Amino acid sequence: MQNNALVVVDMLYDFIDGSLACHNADAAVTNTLKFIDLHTKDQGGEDHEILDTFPILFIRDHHPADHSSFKEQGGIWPSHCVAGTRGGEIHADLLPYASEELTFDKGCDRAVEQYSGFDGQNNAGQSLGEILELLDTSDVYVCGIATEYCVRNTCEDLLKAGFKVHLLSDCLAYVDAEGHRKALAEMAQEGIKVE
Ligand code: VGL
Ligand code: ZN
Repeated sequence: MQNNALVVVDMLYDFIDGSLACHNADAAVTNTLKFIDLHTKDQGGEDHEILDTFPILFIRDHHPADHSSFKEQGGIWPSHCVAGTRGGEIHADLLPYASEELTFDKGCDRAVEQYSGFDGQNNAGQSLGEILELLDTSDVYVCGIATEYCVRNTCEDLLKAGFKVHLLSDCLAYVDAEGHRKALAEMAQEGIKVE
C-alpha cells in the first residue's frame, strides 16, 4: 500500500525574498500550495483533513547569528535564516499546514553545516526519518529551496533510507539555473523521480 507524505524544504523568507533569495521562489510557493490544494480536494474534505492522510513535514534552516557558514565567520553564505528572525520563518501561506511536531530544524549548531533535512529535529528531538517511519510512509514528495543544496541532500538521504522519492520540479527554487538543471539530471540518475 502507498502511504504518502510531503516534505517542504526551507520555504523560508531569506530564501524567498531575503538575503539568499533564490530564483523561482514565488512560483515554487504558489505551486506547492496548488499541490496541497489538489490533494485536499481529492479527499473531498476540509483544508486540514489532508494532514491525516497526507502529512506535510517542514524543514527549517535555523542558524545561530554567528553560524560558521556565514561570510563574517569565514563561510560561503550571507547571513540567513537566523533563529527568531523573519528570514527564518516559513512562508505565511504555508504556515497553516505546519505543526511543531512535523517541523524539523537543522543547522542549529554554529560549528556544523547541515544541508539535509535528515539532520534536523523537531521540538521533541525526533528526526525526519524517525517520524516518516512512524507514519508508515512509503512515498515522499519533496519540494522546496534550494534544489542544489538542501533539497538535493534531503532527497538523497530519503532515497538511502529506502523511501520512494518524488521531486516536484515546479515547486523548486535555486541559487543558479544551471546548477538546478544539473542537480535534477543527477538526481534522476540516482533513482529520484523528477515529476
Ligand atoms: C541552504 C545554503 C545555505 C538550503 C541552506 O536550504 O539549500 N542553502 N543554507
Ligand atoms: Zn543555511
